[in-house]
Amino acid sequence: MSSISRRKLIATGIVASSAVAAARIADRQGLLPPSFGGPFGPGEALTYGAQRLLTRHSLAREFRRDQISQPPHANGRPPKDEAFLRSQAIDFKDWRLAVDGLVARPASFSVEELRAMPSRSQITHLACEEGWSFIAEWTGVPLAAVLELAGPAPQAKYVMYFSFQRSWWDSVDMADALHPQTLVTYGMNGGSLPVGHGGPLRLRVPRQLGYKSVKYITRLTVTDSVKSFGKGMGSSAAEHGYSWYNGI
Ligand SMILES: Nc1nc2c(c(=O)[nH]1)N[C@H]1C(S)=C(S)[C@@H](COP(=O)(O)O)O[C@H]1N2
Ligand SMILES: [Mo]
Repeated sequence: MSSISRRKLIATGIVASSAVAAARIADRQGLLPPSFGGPFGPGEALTYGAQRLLTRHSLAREFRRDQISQPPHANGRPPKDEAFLRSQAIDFKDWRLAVDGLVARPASFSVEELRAMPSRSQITHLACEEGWSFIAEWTGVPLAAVLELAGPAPQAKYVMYFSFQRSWWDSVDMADALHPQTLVTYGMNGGSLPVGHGGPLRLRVPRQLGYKSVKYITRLTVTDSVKSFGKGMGSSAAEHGYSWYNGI
């Protein structure tokens, strides 16, 4: 733990000394989330640390096909920008997903190239922090496979992901990035991923709340620190008061 966040912890005076000790241990084990210094820092650190110790390898629940929600719940509106509509008009043939940062081989993939890679389909639950949720089948390439092609450096700690919607970006640690259920999705319920649900490409992170599943992704950046992105909290959602880590 840095001396600044430690001082903040003590200064708040609301944290029991056991939490401070737990945070110190968590930090040593690499179990502190990047938003640790924020208002929910200590509580979030305990949630994240506990999840990472207990469930690093566990799978999000997968459902049966007859449990798929009809219709699925699409939240928000697709981009109306001319550049997006132009790409949509040609079936997103010019859409690219760039992979850069701490990688041996920076790369960029079209949707077609991603579709040609070994795919995985899974029926999982997407839950919004606002209380609604739905179950859908998601099809895509494991993020681990996309990263593998670029060759992440050994010091990689996080994967940042950025949306065409510039106000939406987020990150996951390597445990979630390499998790077999974390997918770069291009399909939903047997068809292409509808634009309302993030088509042409969306990162599905089924072990966290819905807002971590960012739609319209265009870029992945492998990094050892989230500090140089935005306000350094690892996520646009975190900058609006949501937790960076939201394990379910
Ligand atoms: N680019 C982008 N990604 C996004 C959002 C958004 O508005 N823009 N909304 C998030 C939130 S808050 C939720 S709950 C889910 C909703 O997914 P759905 O539209 O497939 O229901 O997408 C997440 N990803
Ligand atoms: Mo949400």
